[in-house]
Amino acid sequence: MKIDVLSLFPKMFAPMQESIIGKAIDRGSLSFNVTDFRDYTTNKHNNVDDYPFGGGAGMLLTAQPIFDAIASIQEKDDQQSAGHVVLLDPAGKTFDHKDAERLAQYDHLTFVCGHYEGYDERIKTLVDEEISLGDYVLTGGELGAMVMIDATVRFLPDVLGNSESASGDSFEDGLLEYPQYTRPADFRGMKVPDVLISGNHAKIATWRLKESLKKTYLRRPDLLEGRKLSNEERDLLDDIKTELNED
Ligand code: 21W
Repeated sequence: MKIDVLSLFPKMFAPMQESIIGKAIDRGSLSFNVTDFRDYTTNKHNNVDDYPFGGGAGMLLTAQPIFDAIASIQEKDDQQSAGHVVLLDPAGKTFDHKDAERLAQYDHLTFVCGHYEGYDERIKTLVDEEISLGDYVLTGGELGAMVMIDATVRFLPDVLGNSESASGDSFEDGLLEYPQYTRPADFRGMKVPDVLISGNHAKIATWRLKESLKKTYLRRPDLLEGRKLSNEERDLLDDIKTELNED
């Protein structure tokens, strides 16, 4: 996969060289390139923003540097394309697990990040979709782009090893994860549940499923709303509600 980023703060992407993403870049399964679109301004002060028509507070990123930076990415590409272009925008669709899985299907992604201010609306003609991280105001799109890139490249076959494969993670099956324990079995009087030491794999699987359902029911009932339950899951959830005295 090839990932391009347009940003006025390319140094913010230094963390991308670290960790699993950095290893994927080193191995060549991922190429990652940040373009500072200030380099593409055609005015003598290298300004990237201007006052909004109609008045109002703040400044807007102008169309020209972003159009020309996208054109430069298209020219570099064999297929004369910037791939699938994502604009980081607080008014975009809220990013989730399914978006990450979907973005992982593209072989070229370009993320356009603004900072502090809005965009001239005509920039949107370059863009395939607008995505937000969530309902809070950031100073720019850079952290959003890094979050999306991190969540997306986890789905690439060469990025995570078999032992940390993306399927089986929380959100993959629509439930929160069950509690986990490692040695010692008794840490300062806090004991690991007996069932996990029993060696009875069927009982362990049922306990884990029930704990997942209980945590999801208590913390994220919205996840259960949109999810079909198996007969076993429905029975366990009934037990959970009885135990919580909610029947
Ligand atoms: C903050 C840009 C506020 C634009 C009238 C019309 C990218 C972000 C961002 C930023 C405004 C994301 C205005 C969650 C975020 C981002 C900077 C609004 C003022 N007034 N996800 N427009 N939150 N934020 N502009 O802030 O670029 S993804």
